[in-house]
Amino acid sequence: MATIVLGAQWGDEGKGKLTDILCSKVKLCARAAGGRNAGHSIVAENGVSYSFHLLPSGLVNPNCVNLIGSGVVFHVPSFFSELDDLHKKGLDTKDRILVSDRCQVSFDLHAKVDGLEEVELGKHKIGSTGKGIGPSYSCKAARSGVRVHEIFDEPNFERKLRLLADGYKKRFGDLLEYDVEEEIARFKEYRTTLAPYVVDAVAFMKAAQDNNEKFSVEGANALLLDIDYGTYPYVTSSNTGLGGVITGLTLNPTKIDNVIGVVKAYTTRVGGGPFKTEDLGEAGTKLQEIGREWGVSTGRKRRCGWLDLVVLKYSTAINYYTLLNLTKLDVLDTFPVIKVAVAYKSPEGEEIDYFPADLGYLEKCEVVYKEFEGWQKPTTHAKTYYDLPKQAREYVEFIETFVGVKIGWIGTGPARDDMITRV
Ligand code: 2SA
Ligand code: GDP
Ligand code: MG
Repeated sequence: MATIVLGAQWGDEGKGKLTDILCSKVKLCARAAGGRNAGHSIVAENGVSYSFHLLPSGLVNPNCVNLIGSGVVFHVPSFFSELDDLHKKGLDTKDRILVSDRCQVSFDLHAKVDGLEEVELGKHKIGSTGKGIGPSYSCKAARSGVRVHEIFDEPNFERKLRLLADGYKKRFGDLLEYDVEEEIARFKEYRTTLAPYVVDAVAFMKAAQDNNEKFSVEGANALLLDIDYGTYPYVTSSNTGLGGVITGLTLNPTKIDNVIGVVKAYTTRVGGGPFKTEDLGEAGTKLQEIGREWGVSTGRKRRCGWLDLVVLKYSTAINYYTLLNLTKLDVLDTFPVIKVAVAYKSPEGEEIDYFPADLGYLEKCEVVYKEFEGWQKPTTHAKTYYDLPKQAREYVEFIETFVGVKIGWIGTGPARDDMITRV
């Protein structure tokens, strides 16, 4: 039975922290999509911090086996360097990390191309993480990509990578500073070192689900970055929502226990694209500083603003959350007034409660805010829901009622213990 953790906004809501908490109760944790662009931070019981990118956060729990599912774009050097970092922190990952043989290989070549495509876009650039995610998924869709199982077929692998490099060379000429033979040479070693981790994830997932095993799925990125439902083209290149989880992991839909939407008590976004409730003034700076809003993978400053319930309702309409985890409530502790977007006013002057597909139209919409009195008291040491100040509970209950989904967990700090459970 699966518990699925998904980002409900533009990412960095705290998916890693909830996944880590849930993994104390399960034997398997799986990633379904995305790649090393994800950045999930965890502060474990012993106070040690971990940053996960390509690897699932379930690795912190010593009893949890972790699977990188078929929908992930897999960068082999990152896999080994992330494992090394975990080993240096004393984590034993032996026999606890597996990779689907159907994953697409994400090459250094893709990362170079990612950078060049961003330059081509100029002021319309996506603001990608530069990790090659877009080009990796483009190759997959164009059927020119290389899958993990193909790494072990040396002549075919080398032929395909040379062909890819040739194609990009034709497109970018000398701008592409890349030596295909160097990347090919590195795979000679990976052919041996990677082999023990590679599995047939279809058979693996079927066995786990037929045995009714409990497992967690760690979503990467978030719904508003979804290739189909996000603020296209300012999105990542995978299906980051529930649909991507089902295909990326061959999930049996009848075996889903819960779909948990993780939502920050305010909003952040990294990279370009629309963000209606962004606050470029004092409040945004304060959220950025108190919330420590810097990217885990690239160290970029995150744009900050108020919670947008139009976005959250839209996200819920696509992912069908059964529960929400409201995170970083503590970041609002010192604000005298807290604003929340409850509707948009269209260019025609009408209040709308849906999230438009057309970014030009969205830009012309104004935000309708509701204001809440701040609680101006620390929430971090609250152990139960009723330890929270009245105004904080009113905020929580307003969100819950507006969206129509119960808030099952409330994050009040980065540590594992800083989580109020209401389920
Ligand atoms: P990409 O690299 O092609 O996936 O970028 C496309 C857009 O998706 C956004 N994106 C992210 N947004 C928030 N967090 C992400 N992960 C890291 C983190 C980001 C970091 O957890 O902090 O370290 O900067 C992430 N990954 C992709 C990206 O900003 C583009 O808007
Ligand atoms: P993810 O990508 O959704 O896993 O989120 P990130 O790890 O990129 O960003 C969330 C950041 O907020 C991390 O540094 C977490 O340690 C931290 N965090 C998570 N939950 C809370 C919370 O409830 N309060 C505070 N103050 N920090 C939190
Ligand atoms: Mg993150």
